[in-house]
Amino acid sequence: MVWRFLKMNGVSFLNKSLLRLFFLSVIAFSGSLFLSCSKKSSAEKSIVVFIPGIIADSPTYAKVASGVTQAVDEYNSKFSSDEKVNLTVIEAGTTQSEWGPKITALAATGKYDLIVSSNPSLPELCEPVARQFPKQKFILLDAFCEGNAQIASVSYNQRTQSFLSGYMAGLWTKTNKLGLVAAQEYPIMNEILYPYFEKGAKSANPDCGDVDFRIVGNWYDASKGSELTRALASTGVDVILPICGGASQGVIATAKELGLHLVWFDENGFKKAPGTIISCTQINQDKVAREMILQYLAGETEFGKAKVVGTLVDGYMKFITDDEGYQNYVPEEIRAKMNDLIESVKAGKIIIE
Ligand code: RBF
Repeated sequence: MVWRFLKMNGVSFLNKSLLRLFFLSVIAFSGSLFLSCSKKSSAEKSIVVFIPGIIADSPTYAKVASGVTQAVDEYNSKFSSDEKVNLTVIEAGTTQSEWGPKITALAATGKYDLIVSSNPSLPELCEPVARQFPKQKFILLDAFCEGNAQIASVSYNQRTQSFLSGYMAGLWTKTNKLGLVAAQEYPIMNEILYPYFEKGAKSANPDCGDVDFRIVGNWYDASKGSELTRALASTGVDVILPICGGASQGVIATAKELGLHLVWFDENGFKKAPGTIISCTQINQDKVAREMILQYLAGETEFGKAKVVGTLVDGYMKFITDDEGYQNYVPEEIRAKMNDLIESVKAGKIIIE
């Protein structure tokens, strides 16, 4: 066509080399167009999930990774390759002093539009990074952070979750002695998880003594978990709430050995130790993560806002009653009392403040 156009305009001097030059320029131009098209795909987004610890034996972390992955897969299945979202999941390990520098390093790469992470210590670590990198956005789960235009957060109302676990332990105990094996102390542990577990226990069973609170010192040491369980058993404790990540493996093993019972937190863990684990409260962090990421990809995240979820009626927290690990091992009488409590909380007849 180009040739015909040139001929029509009386251009007869075109020789082979000129023609080659012309076509080369056309190719070069379309090449630059192609390049700018592939550059346009910089509109595609990159998300990194920063796991502050390790995923194994930490249900909240496993759920943040699976929820974000689910959202990205769903989104990507609807779009062509140059609009797809890149997802990276990084386990930062258990040395907490390294988390801040590692988040700074991630932001400094400029590669990730969004950093997603989870646990209540994250706002303190991410706020200074946000100041340093004003384009960096964060979604923090299991964390509360309000008023920072680069950070959106979702935290859980764990009063109800802890109270229900305590109530169950209070109904079950024969010795009226309960224990909590915590990985470490942190504000939510000291102000909510521990006191509301104790409140729940005493409300079910006024003869229940104060909860014996033991600290592992990290989120992975199973032999310390086992040692603390043995120590608790020696004082007569017969039901324990472990909130200690990988260290809970030791709590489970020793509880089985000594015939103690466990109330489990954050996930359906009945299969880990049928008959030893007598109840499970589940936080649907995977649902939260999926929803938050889909909202982000739709450009609808309300940065600066802190959402709180986790009541029995909003669908983000559940006391599991429909598992055979519960139905086969927990006497009807206790299940009936738990049902009464659950219904009263749902109906707003009991308010856990
Ligand atoms: N929970 C885990 O399951 N695994 C962890 O490795 C873990 N690390 C934590 C580190 C810090 C500094 C804090 C404050 C909390 C951590 N949590 C961890 C606890 C988690 O956020 C939550 O409080 C509990 O899982 C109870 O829902």
